[in-house]
Amino acid sequence: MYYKYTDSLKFIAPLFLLLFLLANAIFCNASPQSAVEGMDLKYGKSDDYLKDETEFSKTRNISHDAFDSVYSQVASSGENVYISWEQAVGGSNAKNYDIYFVVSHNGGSNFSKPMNISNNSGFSEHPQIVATGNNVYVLWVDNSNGYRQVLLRSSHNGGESFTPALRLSSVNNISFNAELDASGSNVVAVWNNYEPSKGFVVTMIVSNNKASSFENRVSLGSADQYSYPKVRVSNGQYYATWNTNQTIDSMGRILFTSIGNETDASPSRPLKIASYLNDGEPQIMVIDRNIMIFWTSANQSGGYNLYFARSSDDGYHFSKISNLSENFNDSSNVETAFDGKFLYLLWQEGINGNQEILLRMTTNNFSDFGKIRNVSNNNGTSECPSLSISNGRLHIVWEDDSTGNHEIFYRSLNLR
Ligand SMILES: [Ca+2]
Ligand SMILES: [Ca+2]
Ligand SMILES: [Ca+2]
Repeated sequence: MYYKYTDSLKFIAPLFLLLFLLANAIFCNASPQSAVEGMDLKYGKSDDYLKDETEFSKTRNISHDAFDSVYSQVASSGENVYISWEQAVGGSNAKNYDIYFVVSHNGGSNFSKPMNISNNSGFSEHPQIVATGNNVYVLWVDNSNGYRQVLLRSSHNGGESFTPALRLSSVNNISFNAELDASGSNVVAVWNNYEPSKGFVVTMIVSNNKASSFENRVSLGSADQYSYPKVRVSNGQYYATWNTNQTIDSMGRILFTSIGNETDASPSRPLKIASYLNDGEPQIMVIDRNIMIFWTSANQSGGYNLYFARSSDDGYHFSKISNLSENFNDSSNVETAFDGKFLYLLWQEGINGNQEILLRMTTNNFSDFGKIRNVSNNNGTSECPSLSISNGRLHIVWEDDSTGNHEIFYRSLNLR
């Protein structure tokens, strides 16, 4: 998958796209969860912040379904914890996947029975979820119309009921690798959009009324079929990052752009903040004027590490790149969350061939990172993690095959 882009590829791009659509996604398409609203930016320093194993809740099987349960995401707000995943329906040879959803109203102690919120015959994949107040938004990619489109359902009563599915993408465009964020009444979504006449374009759409309606789509920059755009809204400003793979020259790039509010919707020119060798799916966190971008990439010796670049001036300049998994060699699928004081990183790491979920947090002003904890700690393949923080509790989900089929596992950690 590490190839050089040539002119001839432009003509066979639809074929590549078809192959890509048929293949299982390589990445988890994981989404970071929003920063806590009304956050208290007191930078503390503590050497003993990550507590012992006993502080983690027991690992729980959330999907508990004999068929394929994959690509889980978690969001939380107060005591409400929401989990969504992609579930095979109709048996082990089923071609249909649907988006399942559960909610806890007591900080993860109990969860509701799964609700099928796509419930259609198309391939419904890669849910993304974000929560603010009593609102929760679930977005996914669905080919029920014969092409891949981005659908969104909203709940304004803590996940008890949802609005009908709203299509965010354009008819007959192929839209995938979608992501969303929300703050107050703002809901923003991005995805990778393919039109034969325009190629792959990172596309953004914004709602100012809790996803009742959306404004015009904005093109943020060119992409390719392996680009994974991510978005954040913070103080009325939108921030996006994505990777491009050797489309311009032989170098993979991590790009960043900021987009103003409604009066200035045009994006700034995408800024290249890093090069990478392979993989490259980035995540973005915005806290005040700090913008932090995390990604995993092949290193010079062929292994994979977790990398980090930071801006402390609202994205005008970025720091040099740090390696946050230097003692490992098989890092992938990073996500990040913020508890109002510390930043938490969760990623997938191959340790002696066993895929595990690792947790690391900042110790001081987002520049120092502390010791690494193993959250999954089992012999199964543990992959595609997601995390969210609310009311002093860190909620973690991932996909695990310890039981013999892919299930969604959940653990939480008391941060207080
Ligand atoms: Ca299952
Ligand atoms: Ca379906
Ligand atoms: Ca494992």
